[in-house]
Amino acid sequence: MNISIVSVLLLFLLATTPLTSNDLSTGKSATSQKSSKTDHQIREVKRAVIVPKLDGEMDDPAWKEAIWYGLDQRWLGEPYTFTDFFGRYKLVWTPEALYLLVEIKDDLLYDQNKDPLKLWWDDDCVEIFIDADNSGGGHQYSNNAFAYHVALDGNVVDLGADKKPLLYNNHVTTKRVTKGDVSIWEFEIIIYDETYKEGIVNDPLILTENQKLGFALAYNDNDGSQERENFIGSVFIPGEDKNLGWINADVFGTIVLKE
Ligand SMILES: [Ca+2]
Ligand SMILES: [Ca+2]
Ligand SMILES: [Ca+2]
Ligand SMILES: [Ca+2]
Repeated sequence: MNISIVSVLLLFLLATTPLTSNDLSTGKSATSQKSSKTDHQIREVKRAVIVPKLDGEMDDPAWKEAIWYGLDQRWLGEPYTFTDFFGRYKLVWTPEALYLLVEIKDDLLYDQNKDPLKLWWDDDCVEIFIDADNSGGGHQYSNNAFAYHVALDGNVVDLGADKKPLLYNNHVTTKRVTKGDVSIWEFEIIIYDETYKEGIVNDPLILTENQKLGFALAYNDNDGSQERENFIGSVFIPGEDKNLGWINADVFGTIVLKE
């Protein structure tokens, strides 16, 4: 009798344990979706009095006042030379948008896949990571954060909620001017938060002083290979796997908007 009570209890425990651990892990991932980020690479971004003109020329007063930051963290690929790649960037903001100036020295500009939605990360492209509320957390198939891949032809691609690539050309506008091996890219990034839904009218975020955003930048460099040769980012990512920006917004740096 006692033995059978024990067996029933054991069976009960065995049956309920997987449920309990499922509930726990679901709860855990729901929590890590929000506010999991520890701010790092905290940088102040100055407000532009005059909006930079998106013409691929960096002679705007706003750019003169902003400082350069390096694009120098090797996230993927073999060590590279100065001839192969060099990159740096500047940021300013207005209530309507974030503005980004990127200077890239790349020995060969390569657009292997003309279809913007096919293997977009294997063509030369600038990748802009935005987490509007600096929450950190997963964003692979959600709009908790965006990873905008901006191709040489200006198309902007990220994965949508349905796990398929989508064009986000209405979020990011760019103008690139290339002279020799140096490209100047100017970007206007309209900021949307996690409430963004494809196919409906969405209100962009109005940016305000002291607002924090998750931000990172990267360049996918391919000089004629089947797959990208290097992926070079703006922020140090600890650990072995450094290709995390497109999955987890915790690795983005933090920018603080200032007057
Ligand atoms: Ca300009
Ligand atoms: Ca190169
Ligand atoms: Ca977020
Ligand atoms: Ca290249």
